[in-house]
Amino acid sequence: MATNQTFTMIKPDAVQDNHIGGITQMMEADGFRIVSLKKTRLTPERAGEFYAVHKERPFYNDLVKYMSSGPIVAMILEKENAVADFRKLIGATNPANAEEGTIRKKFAKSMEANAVHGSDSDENAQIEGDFFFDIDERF
Ligand code: IDP
Repeated sequence: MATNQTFTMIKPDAVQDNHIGGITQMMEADGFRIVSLKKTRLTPERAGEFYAVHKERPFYNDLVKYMSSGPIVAMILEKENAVADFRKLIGATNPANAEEGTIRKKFAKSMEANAVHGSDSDENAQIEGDFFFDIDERF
């Protein structure tokens, strides 16, 4: 069943470079409402758990190190058709392929340090939102 929510993180590079405002502004300008928001830092264990689906990939260890290297901003966002529309707004994983007007085109530095995460399915949006937020942190 399609839901109207998705999950996102502003990744360590974009937080470090002071882009929290610029990125959330693009989200709100595109019609997303911030349901939940938290600045936090992942331990290597938590980052590994979040990206467990990529455990066998060659970039996994570096990804875990990078995602636990500094604070991130986790958010649940709401809009009709949230998952698909948000994937469109963030752009391709590799910023070299990201289209003009996307968050990654504007803020990503590399394939790894690509500024934002966006859930790839309604099911994962639910799982990833639950990973960071309790029921009393959703508004
Ligand atoms: P997505 O974030 O666009 O959904 P995924 O394939 O799910 O992309 O990969 C998760 C994250 O892992 C990416 O956002 C990026 O930070 C990192 N990543 C993916 N592929 C590579 C790679 O080939 N080299 C380095 N990092 C990668």
